[in-house]
Amino acid sequence: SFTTFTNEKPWYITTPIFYPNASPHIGHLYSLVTADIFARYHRLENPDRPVHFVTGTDEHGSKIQKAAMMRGMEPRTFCDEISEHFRRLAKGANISHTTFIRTSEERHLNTVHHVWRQLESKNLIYRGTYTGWYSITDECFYTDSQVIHPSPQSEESTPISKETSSPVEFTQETNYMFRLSSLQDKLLSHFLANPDFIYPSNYPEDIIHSLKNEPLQDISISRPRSRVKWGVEVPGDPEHTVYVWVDAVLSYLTGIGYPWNGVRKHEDMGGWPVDLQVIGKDIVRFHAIYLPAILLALELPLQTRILAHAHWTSSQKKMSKSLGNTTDPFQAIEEFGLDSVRWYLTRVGGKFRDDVDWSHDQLSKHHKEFQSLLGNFFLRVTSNTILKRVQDAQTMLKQADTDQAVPISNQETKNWFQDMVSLQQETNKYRAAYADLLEATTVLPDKITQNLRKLDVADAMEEIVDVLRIANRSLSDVAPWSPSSSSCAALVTAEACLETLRVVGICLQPFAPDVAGRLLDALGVEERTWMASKKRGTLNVHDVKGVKLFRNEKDRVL
Ligand code: ME8
Repeated sequence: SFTTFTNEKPWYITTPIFYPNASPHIGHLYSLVTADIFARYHRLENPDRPVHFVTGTDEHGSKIQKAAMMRGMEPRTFCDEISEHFRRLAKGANISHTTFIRTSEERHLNTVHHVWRQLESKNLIYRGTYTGWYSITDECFYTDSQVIHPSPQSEESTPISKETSSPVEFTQETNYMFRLSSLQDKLLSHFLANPDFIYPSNYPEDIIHSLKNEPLQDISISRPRSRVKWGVEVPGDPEHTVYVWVDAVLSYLTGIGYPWNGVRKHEDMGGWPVDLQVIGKDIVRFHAIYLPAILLALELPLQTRILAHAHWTSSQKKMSKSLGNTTDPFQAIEEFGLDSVRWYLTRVGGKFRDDVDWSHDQLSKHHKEFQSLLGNFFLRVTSNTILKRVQDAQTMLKQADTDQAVPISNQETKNWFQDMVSLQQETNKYRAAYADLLEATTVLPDKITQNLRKLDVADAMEEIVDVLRIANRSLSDVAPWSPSSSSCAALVTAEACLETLRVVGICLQPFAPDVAGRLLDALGVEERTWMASKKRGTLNVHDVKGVKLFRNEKDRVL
């Protein structure tokens, strides 16, 4: 109806589009899962608002060209093969993306050409000679001051980038240049006016500092075809291909159907601007300077927020395809089950600030913790002993109800009344034992929301863990299975713990969607939105189906 209509645009989130120069590793899975958590959360939080979620592969440029050559393959065939591994990982990891974009697709070519012509028409492109250092690994130029030259004594013979330690080579070529320098003031104003533009906050601080103190250089945005054959042709100049990073960042526009035929209303911009871009800290400059500059030039709104996460390392060295020190995500999923890997990656890496060293032992520890906090709790709450005792309690209560209707003699009425009073007292005692748990359960959804708004995934997950810890502790304290315990204890336990499981199940969906789904199925929970988690549920322990919450998911991956 008109009253409920909002012209809120779809919520839009992206991951980097990855180089298919080698198979994906844990670092790529980490970006995918992080973005997936936000996408899933937003769908639950506002089921009426569509979520667009773009991921994919970045297929052009010398890095890919070289990798294909090493395998003796044509770049396109090579990309077809490796891009498929990324797609398979996204599917295997239950990523809820809505678009998987490949930059070699026709639709993307059109975007790049359209943008190029726009920039040209605004006189932002000119021909110039670029002299400097180029790193194929990073696909970017470095000035002399950004390069470390080997000392004559050292065994190393190649200069490397200060920032990334990747080898660089000296290059001089005539290219098309983009007047990035003309956008310096606008960029600075944007950063100053939007302190939350990049998270964590150390990145914008550094950028503001350099935008204030150093002149932005124009950047080279094409490569001679003689050197980089595998790329988008510069419109009107077959001797040049478009610089792969310009090509790549435009995929976020292609992913939602840009250009929109000149339309500028939110509803017609397919979800633009992007609400959240999840990226690794290695590619901040491209997302925080280059893409915003192009968007400013195109007079499009800038991205709303960027989440730049730290890296997974292996023996303290960044895991990378180029170094070859990677962990295979498929293997980890096969060994521990998908949701335990998702759980470990984001519970440990969900602060995003510090690098984390990958550890098989830690993964195993977190897998066990997750299983015991949730899986064992579920089993204990729904055990046969509890079921039986709940039934006894219910029969007793029913009996009491019937008796109340026909009190026979005065003495019997008295006895009945006393029974009722002690039953009530007992019930209250057990309710008190679960009071903290129910309080924590009630506020859980809002606490998660608050943390996710701050982009703090680790703390959001910690809230779930806290509730499960209280739940396990309260349950052990009441011990409704012990021979000395009453059926009343079981009844109150089922009531409180099933409510906790229901709310936890709903709240777990963004983080561990399979386990959460199985749990909610087992409990018979139909309404699974964020809103529903805040309404008190009325589950019956007799309706709960037995289920194995944790299992390995070979089928999903292969
Ligand atoms: O840079 N730890 O692609 P890429 C955490 N095509 N995250 C990691 C990681 C690690 N060790 N290694 C990679 C590119 N990542 C470009 C992007 S976007 C328009 C173009 C993640 O295959 C992280 O998100 O090298 C990082 O930014 C991205 O993968 C780089 O992937």
